[in-house]
Amino acid sequence: MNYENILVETRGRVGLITLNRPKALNALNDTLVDEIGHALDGFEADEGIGAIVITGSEKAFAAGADIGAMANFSYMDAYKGDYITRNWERVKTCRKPVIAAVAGFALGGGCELAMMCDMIIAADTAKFGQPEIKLGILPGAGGTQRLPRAVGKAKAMDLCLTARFMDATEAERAGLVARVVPADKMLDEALSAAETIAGYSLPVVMMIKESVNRAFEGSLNEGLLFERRVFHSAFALDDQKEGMAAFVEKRKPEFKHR
Ligand code: CO8
Repeated sequence: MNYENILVETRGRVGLITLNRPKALNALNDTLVDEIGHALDGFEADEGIGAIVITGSEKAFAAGADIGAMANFSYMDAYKGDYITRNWERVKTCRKPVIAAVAGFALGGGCELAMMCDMIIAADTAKFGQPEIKLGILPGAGGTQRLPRAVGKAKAMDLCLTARFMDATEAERAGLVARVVPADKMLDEALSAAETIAGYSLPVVMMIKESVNRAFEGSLNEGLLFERRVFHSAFALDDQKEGMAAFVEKRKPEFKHR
């Protein structure tokens, strides 16, 4: 497929999606979000891919949903058409791990897209924010729910209610970001983390992703039970035998299911 708004490539066992609407700071329109979904479908189906990175440009990961595209929406356009929400959850449903590699602005829907990913690796130039309030709307792709889970109520309220931006250092300190690296090293760092993950047993990677996500879905006891069940099932994998045998034999494991 020829994409209009993204670039799609593979780097070893990593699928790389680069948001590519530079003139609009990668503002997320309907076509772009559809294209992300299509690219993820391809990477999920590809046995040669073990992890995915989504990145933007030096100036912007994404400056939000496309304001021009929704400026004249009526309530019926938004609600009945499910227009801008229908394709946004695809990142969340991806079973392979997805890393957001963020430089520059990650605002509104851009911040929400990054938070839908499993991990954010940020350049020291990154700026996160939920400034929708300035436009007379509120976050609509999970910002009011994922941000407090990541950074706590105090900072989430601060960002959503004042519209101020949070820089990379503050975002890392608050727990939104896994790592902050100099801007010129950021993509390499994200690709290298993704390649590391893609080298492990894919079923185990997926079990870990599913289990960690459970921590945000229900009670601690349910989460612990889920983890234990999945943990027990890992002993059915050849890769568990291989991983442990390799440790005992002091060699590198050769995982079969990647
Ligand atoms: N939508 C459309 N175009 C945009 C957007 C955007 N979100 N952000 C920037 N652009 C465009 C600008 O209009 C400008 O275009 P042009 O050159 O044609 O005038 C170009 O990108 C460059 O932008 P600026 O000249 O403004 O660049 P600056 O460096 O001066 O400023 C900022 C950068 C601070 C990022 C500024 O552009 C800005 O404030 N942008 C808007 C940020 C924002 O409000 N984001 C939230 C949008 S609403 C949202 O995301 C709701 C999410 C709900 C999801 C719902 C789905 C379920």
